[in-house]
Amino acid sequence: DRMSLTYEKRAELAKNGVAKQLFSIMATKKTNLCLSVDLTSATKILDLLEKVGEHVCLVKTHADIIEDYTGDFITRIKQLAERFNFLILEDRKYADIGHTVSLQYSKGLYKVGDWADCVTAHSLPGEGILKALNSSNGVNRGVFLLAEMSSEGNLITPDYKEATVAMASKYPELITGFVCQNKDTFKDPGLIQLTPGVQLESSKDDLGQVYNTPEKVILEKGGDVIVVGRGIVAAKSPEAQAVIYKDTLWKCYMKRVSG
Ligand code: BMP
Repeated sequence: DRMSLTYEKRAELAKNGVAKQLFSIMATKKTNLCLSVDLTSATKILDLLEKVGEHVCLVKTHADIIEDYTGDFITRIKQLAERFNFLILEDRKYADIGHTVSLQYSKGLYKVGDWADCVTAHSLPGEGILKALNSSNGVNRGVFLLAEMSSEGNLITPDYKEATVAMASKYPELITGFVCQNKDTFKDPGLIQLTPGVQLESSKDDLGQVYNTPEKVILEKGGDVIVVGRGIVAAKSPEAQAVIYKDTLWKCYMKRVSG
């Protein structure tokens, strides 16, 4: 099963180009840490990535919370991605009809399709959303579908989750993996389990977020790439904290594949 396979091996099994790349980056840089740069200042995001870029495999953005967003921000974050060898995930959580999503993906202020290696999407509207995101004109692009959420009281049911995984199986070349919480959600070792809701110092926030430990998320719940936001960005020394998360998360992965 996918729990005991190495990222190197899984890179070979991946059908989506971004999944292949991400597995390879993790193996090369020895990090399965995805930093969620949930800051509202472009300058602060870039400063932070200068310091922690070497420790992460993936940077997750919410472009629509950035108050000084410009094309220059994109140029510079892409330069950092190149320099430090990480990929960029725009966590847009698309959730509309295909036609609208194709406009949201390629037009407007953000032109996400021009720069994000991968994006997140809800399966709720049906397959049209995947068709809309599938028109990448030959560039290497991917989608993480939301199959589960970390927040308490979320309305996703077991049936919804299964239908989401079934929908994804029709688009093997597009799907990078699932945003989910449990190892039983899917089986294909070529897909990536992206798991948010991890913090060392806290078990929840005031708005429904639920946190687990790295051990639990990787060894019990099957997380492959682990999303950390405030655990790092709100720390006194984000750089030192990024190293702690990176080392802890990698140890858990090594333990998982060796035993
Ligand atoms: P934090 O570690 O600060 O709680 O941030 C978690 C990040 O992961 C946020 O950017 C949030 O949008 C995202 N996320 C989540 O927390 N739970 C999910 O189920 C899906 C998410 O994308």
